[in-house]
Amino acid sequence: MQRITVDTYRYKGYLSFEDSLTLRTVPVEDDLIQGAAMLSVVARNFFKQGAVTATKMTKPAQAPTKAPMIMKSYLSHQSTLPKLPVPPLQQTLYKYLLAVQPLLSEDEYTNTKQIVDKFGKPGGLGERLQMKLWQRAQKTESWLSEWWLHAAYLDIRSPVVINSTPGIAFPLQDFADQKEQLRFASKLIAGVLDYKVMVDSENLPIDMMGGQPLCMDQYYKILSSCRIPGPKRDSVVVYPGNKANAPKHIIVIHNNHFFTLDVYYPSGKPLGIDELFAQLEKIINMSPKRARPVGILTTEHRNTWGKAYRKLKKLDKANKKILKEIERSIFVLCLDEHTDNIPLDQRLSELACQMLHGGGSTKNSGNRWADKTLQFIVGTEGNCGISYEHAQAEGPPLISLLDHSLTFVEKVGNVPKSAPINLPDPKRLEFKVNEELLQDIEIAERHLDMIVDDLQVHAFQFQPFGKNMPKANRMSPDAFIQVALQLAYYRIYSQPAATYESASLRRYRLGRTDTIRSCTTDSVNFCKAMLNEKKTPSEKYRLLRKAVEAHKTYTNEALFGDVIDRHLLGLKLTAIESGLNVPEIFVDQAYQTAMHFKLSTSQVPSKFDLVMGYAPDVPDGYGVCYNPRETHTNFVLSAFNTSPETDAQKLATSLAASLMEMQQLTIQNEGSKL
Ligand code: COA
Ligand code: HC5
Repeated sequence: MQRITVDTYRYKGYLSFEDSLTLRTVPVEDDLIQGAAMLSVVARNFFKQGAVTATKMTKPAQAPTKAPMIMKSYLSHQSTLPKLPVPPLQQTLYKYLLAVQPLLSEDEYTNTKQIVDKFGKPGGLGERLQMKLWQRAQKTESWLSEWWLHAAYLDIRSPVVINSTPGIAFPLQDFADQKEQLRFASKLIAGVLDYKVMVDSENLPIDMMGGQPLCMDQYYKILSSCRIPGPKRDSVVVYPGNKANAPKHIIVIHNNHFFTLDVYYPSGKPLGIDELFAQLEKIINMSPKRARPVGILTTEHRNTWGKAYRKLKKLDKANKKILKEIERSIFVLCLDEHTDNIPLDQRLSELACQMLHGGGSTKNSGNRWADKTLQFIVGTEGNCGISYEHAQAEGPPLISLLDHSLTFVEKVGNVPKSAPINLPDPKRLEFKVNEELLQDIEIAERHLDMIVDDLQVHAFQFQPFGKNMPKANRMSPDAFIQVALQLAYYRIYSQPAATYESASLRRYRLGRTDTIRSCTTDSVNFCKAMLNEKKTPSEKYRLLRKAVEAHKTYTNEALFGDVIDRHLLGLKLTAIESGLNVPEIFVDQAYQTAMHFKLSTSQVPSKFDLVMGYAPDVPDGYGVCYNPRETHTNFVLSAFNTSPETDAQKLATSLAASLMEMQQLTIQNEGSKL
């Protein structure tokens, strides 16, 4: 009896069967896809084989469920999640051609099509790589997660600051004096420790999307964790809070001085807000003057920092201990000093910059440890937020922690003062440095200042409407914003750009992200129509809805791991790991163009009015991060000054104009719905 195994999953009302190589799609009734046994019958009929076993990979999307799911332990939940599938080869090649078409000339496209066809021909290189990748998927929890951690983070040698590490600014606080700054910081620490109870007891509410539980793995990696520089590849360490000898301290940095602050009593009880406040006050008094900024070394190119790290470690046993103390700490708290008086209209951008890079060597950039996964920043003027090293987690787990901690801060309000218990002073951590390291620090300061000078950041609140307007008109707000961005870019450059938007793969075990390619033939058709005076409003509106719909469809496919970017990366890495030459499809100019993301975007929604951003992905591109809220949207746009072609302010103006025009068009065609 011949037995074949097929992976099955549902694709827009059709059921797709795939053995490792072929994809065939048949229309099915909903009741036919209940259960693996029934799937096997469908598959057997379809393949006309004697025996077929079918594994159902994903469920059709359901209505979103808001109620959080509580499981006994996240570990038992993890094992119930499906594994990330390997998309069918022919499907990926087909979608790849669709994706590159709007970015290429006709000749380039014809050439690329030939290369792709050759790669995908029966018995060709593509099929051989696909088979190997499929085998890897059978053997591992996730065929992608480790590769992604290395390729997207730990192998990258450029400084983590701005290039990889995002900054998140809280709504401006109103601190009348330093006591208020410290009081806010104390409440924030208490709020995070309150959240940590859920993390340590593995009792976090399970996130849901489209009715499906999401992978929670990243939540257990954001506290007590750190990145460590390596000679060629960095590494990450995590010290779980529910293990023996779990860390009980945080690091506080003030005026570039480092301190260890124990945040639990020996009994295991967390310090109260008053105790934390008293300890922070001691730290302020113990560090009245700026120290040499050893922390700025962490902002260097990774190889340079790696060398300095080893020098620091070798120079003195105390240094080795300090490094370990920082790496193990639950998180870092940076108490920032005064920033200049910034005009009101630039305050939001300046705030975003403070979270992204600290403002430069003369400001707060030395008051950091950039390798630390989680750094809270609390500034004297109410300027607060976080900087998070990205290797371990995407934005959403961080936002969950922030939403909880900021709600905690709001709820505790003004705590009645109790007589603080006399606690031992926080321990000062003083690095020993020699001449060579002093020089390294100076060079790191210069390099960081170049990074700071080169980055344009334009943060703004788009106020005329938020998610409400597209929703009232039956459009996805995210798709609406992405199409507006396409129009904003096209208006300036008269051509489209390869665009990256993050899509969560957390539906799958150890899932991170895949790419939504927001530049589609439909988005380009819409942009062209908008700039064409001969087109009628109704024609423009029809194309707008088509572009929005195309984006939503791409998004839904991405959330099921059914798009092209991670799959192509997987095929490329399979070739490299098999000792083969990099296949022609990846050397082709079209692939370089498709991977040169001039628009690097992501949506990170939150309960609080957070403002978040990061740098562009390429020297001549833009970073665009947004937090869509019901009646407005916070945007942070970034670009590099060294690129004569880009201008964050100009893109922001064009974006706001595009959003307004799209609203007008919608009102004209739908009537006045907000
Ligand atoms: N009509 C009316 N309402 C609609 C609609 C329509 N056609 N389409 C969507 N909506 C509603 C949704 O129900 C939702 O409602 P809510 O605000 O009450 O929750 C809201 O509009 C937002 O939906 P949408 O704009 O379509 O986006 P999304 O929230 O589904 O997000 C992604 C899309 C891709 C951003 C999201 O799936 C994702 O992957 N997020 C993670 C990204 C990430 O990891 N970023 C950080 C990287 S570090
Ligand atoms: C607090 C907001 C952080 C957003 C960071 C983000 O979007 O990172 C993306 C991660 C990913 O895997 O898609 C990468 N990106 C910055 C290049 C969009």
